[in-house]
Amino acid sequence: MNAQPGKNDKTAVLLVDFQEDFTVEKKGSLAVAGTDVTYIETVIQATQAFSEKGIPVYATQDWHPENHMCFGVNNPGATLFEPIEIDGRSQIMWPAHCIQGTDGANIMMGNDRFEAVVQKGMDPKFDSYSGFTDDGGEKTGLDNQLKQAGITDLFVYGLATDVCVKFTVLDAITAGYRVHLLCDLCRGLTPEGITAAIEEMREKGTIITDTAAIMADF
Ligand code: VGL
Ligand code: ZN
Repeated sequence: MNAQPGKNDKTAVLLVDFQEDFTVEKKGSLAVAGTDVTYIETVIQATQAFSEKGIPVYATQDWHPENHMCFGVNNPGATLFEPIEIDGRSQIMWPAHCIQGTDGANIMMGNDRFEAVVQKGMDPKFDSYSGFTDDGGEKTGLDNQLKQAGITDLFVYGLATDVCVKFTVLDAITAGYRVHLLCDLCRGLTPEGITAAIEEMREKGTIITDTAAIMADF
């Protein structure tokens, strides 16, 4: 585990849910603390810099239909940010967010930098915090795309540290990638959630790092 990259290794960036609805700057419906204009510009600049160094960039996009079961508004009596039980599973109730085709679902940088945008959360019955597999076990195709491109290492960052970044990272580790989490380019919902998520990712083998340390290696 965590062996040093070898000559056959190939790195990709995986930008997680860098979407308007998750930001304070765009007055998103599920705004994550600290997602101001500086954060947004820093992520864009770092992603462009990686791309210019020849690293392919993949993005995930939360892409819900209006009737998605994770929205509090679709579950009468539910309290936002609290879990309810649906079909025997615990589901947190979220404000409506990242509805297909709305501005809130927009990724905040041009698609021209992306090798692929992998959408998730389209099935109204299942949430999908992970960019790899939804809660019903349906694969998004991300793993196939990365494997076909010969990717062994992932630089992961985006929103939110304690939700979609965490679940995507844990699935990436399970799928056999060496995962580098760029903490400075992530923001999360709560300070305790962020700390616990980073600890869990580290325990499972994630390399916890930041942009400065990565850039120093180029
Ligand atoms: C996310 C809550 C609900 C995320 C997505 O991208 O972290 N969080 N859907
Ligand atoms: Zn969502």
